[in-house]
Amino acid sequence: VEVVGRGTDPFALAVVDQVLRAAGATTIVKLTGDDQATVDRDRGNGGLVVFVGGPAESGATALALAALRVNGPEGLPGGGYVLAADRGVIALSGVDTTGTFYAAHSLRQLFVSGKSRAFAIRDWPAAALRGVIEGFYGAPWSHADRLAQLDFYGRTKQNMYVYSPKDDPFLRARWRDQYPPEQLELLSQLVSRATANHVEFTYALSPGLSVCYSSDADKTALVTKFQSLWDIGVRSFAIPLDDISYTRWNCDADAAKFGSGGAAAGAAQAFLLNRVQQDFIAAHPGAERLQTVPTEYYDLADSPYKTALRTQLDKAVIVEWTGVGVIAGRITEKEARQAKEVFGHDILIWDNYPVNDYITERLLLGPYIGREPGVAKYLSGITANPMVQAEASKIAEFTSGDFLWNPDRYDPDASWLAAIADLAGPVAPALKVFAENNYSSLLVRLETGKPDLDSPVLRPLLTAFWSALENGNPRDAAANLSRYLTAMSTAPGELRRGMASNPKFLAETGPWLDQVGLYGQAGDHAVKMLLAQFDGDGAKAWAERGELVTALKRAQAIRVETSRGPRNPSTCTDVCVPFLNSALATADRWFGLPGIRPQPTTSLGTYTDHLPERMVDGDPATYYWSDRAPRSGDAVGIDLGTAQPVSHVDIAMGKPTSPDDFVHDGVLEYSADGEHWTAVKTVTEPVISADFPDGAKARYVRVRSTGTQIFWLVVREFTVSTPDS
Ligand code: LOG
Repeated sequence: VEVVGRGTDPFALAVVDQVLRAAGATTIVKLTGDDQATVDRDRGNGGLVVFVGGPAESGATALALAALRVNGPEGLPGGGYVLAADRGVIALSGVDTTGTFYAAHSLRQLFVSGKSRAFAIRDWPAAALRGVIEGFYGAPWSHADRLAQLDFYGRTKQNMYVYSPKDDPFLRARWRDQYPPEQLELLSQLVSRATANHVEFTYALSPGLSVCYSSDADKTALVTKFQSLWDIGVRSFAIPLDDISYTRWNCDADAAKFGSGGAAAGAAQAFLLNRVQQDFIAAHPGAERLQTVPTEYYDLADSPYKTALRTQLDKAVIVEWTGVGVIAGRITEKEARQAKEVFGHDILIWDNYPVNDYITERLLLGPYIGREPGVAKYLSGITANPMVQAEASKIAEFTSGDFLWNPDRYDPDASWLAAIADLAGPVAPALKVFAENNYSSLLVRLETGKPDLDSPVLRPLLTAFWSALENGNPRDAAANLSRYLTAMSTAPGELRRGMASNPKFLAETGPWLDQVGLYGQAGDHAVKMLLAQFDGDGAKAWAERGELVTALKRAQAIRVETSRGPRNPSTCTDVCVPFLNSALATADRWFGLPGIRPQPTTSLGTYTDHLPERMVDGDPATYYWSDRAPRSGDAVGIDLGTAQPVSHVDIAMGKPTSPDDFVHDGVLEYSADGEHWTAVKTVTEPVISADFPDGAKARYVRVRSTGTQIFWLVVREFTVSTPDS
């Protein structure tokens, strides 16, 4: 029996129905009102009675809670709820309908986990706005992606979706154009689905590429576009002004009215936003607060631009900010407080994780990290900017939603495992292995200069294997390593079978899946090759070597089309290829092959025993350490012995305890003769992964400092691949 009120949230009720049916209920009787007699009779019959609806929805739940001696949700923040059960009664009571909806989802989670005995839960979100901003460059998500996302936000208790794909022409390039009816119909479906999931659908229009801030016509165009969305049920609006120029006006009228410079840009933007606020938002009862993204969205330094926004923009407008540095490694409580002060408005974080539009060869499947729990105190909330790959983004999104609900108790590792279980169900172990080899540590890396931390499980297995091999006792370590490499090589097949009901995930991750599988295979052959060599079985070692090279070549030949051109996926970054290269070099020395064993070169001295050899030993745990800071013209690199075709170079500088020990301004270059050098790219980061131009031939590859460095230099690995290596 379900006891509901007139106001009981239909979407919460639908979830409860679903839970009860999944748990085996065959008949569900719905009673309206507080018919205590019927309830008592049914309890007498041994039936389960479920009260659904908080104080504003149904009067009966309060009676049930009183009988269970549990306090109601009164006084909790929006989205808060009480969920209690005992002796044949379950009561779901939200402080608002969203709270009741979340109570229903918590009930679902408890049934799923089988922990459904007597309990009372009082639960509420720490951050008011929790969700996702589809704000990346590249192919926008599909309609089906978005519908699936909205359902996902509902069941992970996230309440915000900002519709802002950069490459949707109707949002930016052609922002003035009205939608054709069939497009509006699709948007209307999204709005309904958002409503059914208690998600606020924010429509974001980015006019900054061509807008004339002072123009009546443009203000009217904006408001007219917004009105067409209001008419299909949109109640939340944004005007992002990121990634535009504010030194160049789009019309002479703006130059005449506002002048020039940052202060003028801020004044112009405030002028237009205030008009939309007054003429549209304030004139539409029921509209949510207007949001904007300022042109300076990435720092805390006060400026004439920020001063203009702070003093002139209507306080009702919410300002989005990415944290310091666009892709913020960390966001501290102090920074969140400062952002509120310097922008002078309520702040919503536009969090650029797990977005991968700037690094399209990678999937960022690690957990949300690096945000201090206290940030929630100073913010309206956080919206995460996801990857082009919608389904794969759910891992990070699950964890950011978890963080926002209860940041003080957030455990990234536990949350990450729960996210993986949620996405993969029975094949979670295979997804875990896959995600471990696409494990983003970019947030921390970008902030601290620490090296990439991809493949956290594989790394120590490799280190253990190498030292066991050196110590002449490799069997156990080889078995441990092989077990994991086998899990890598079987993961793609297991996921393709076990996640067949999610073809979208399989399609969008396909090239990365294939590569992890091939690295697993190649690695397994590498272990077998080295063991055969250890046993003195040259024929077997040679056969394994052939298999290794085949798998490695196939892995490196994979291409994926991305918004930044074709890419070879980067999985197991910094780990798999260096391991395979070192395994080959080790075997080839033994075979007496000339190989491509590179010799290290450096113009600097060596600190203690951190010899240059250590940057070519295939072990990222050891490193070359210079004995001074490089000056302009100093260089480190490798010598391949003879000029030969080269395809790719990976360099890992810095180390966790000396993260700044890399060349901060330099150039990566190569040469066939040691005299004539060709630049590949400038060097500003500790970790470099670059392709050589087609047809490049090199004997020497080096990083040359082009300035005076402050820090010494650590090079953990310097690896050059040849097209046939
Ligand atoms: C864009 C965003 C993009 C992201 C990462 C903001 C506010 N705007 O540098 O659309 O996805 O960086 O590349 C951005 O972050 N600009």
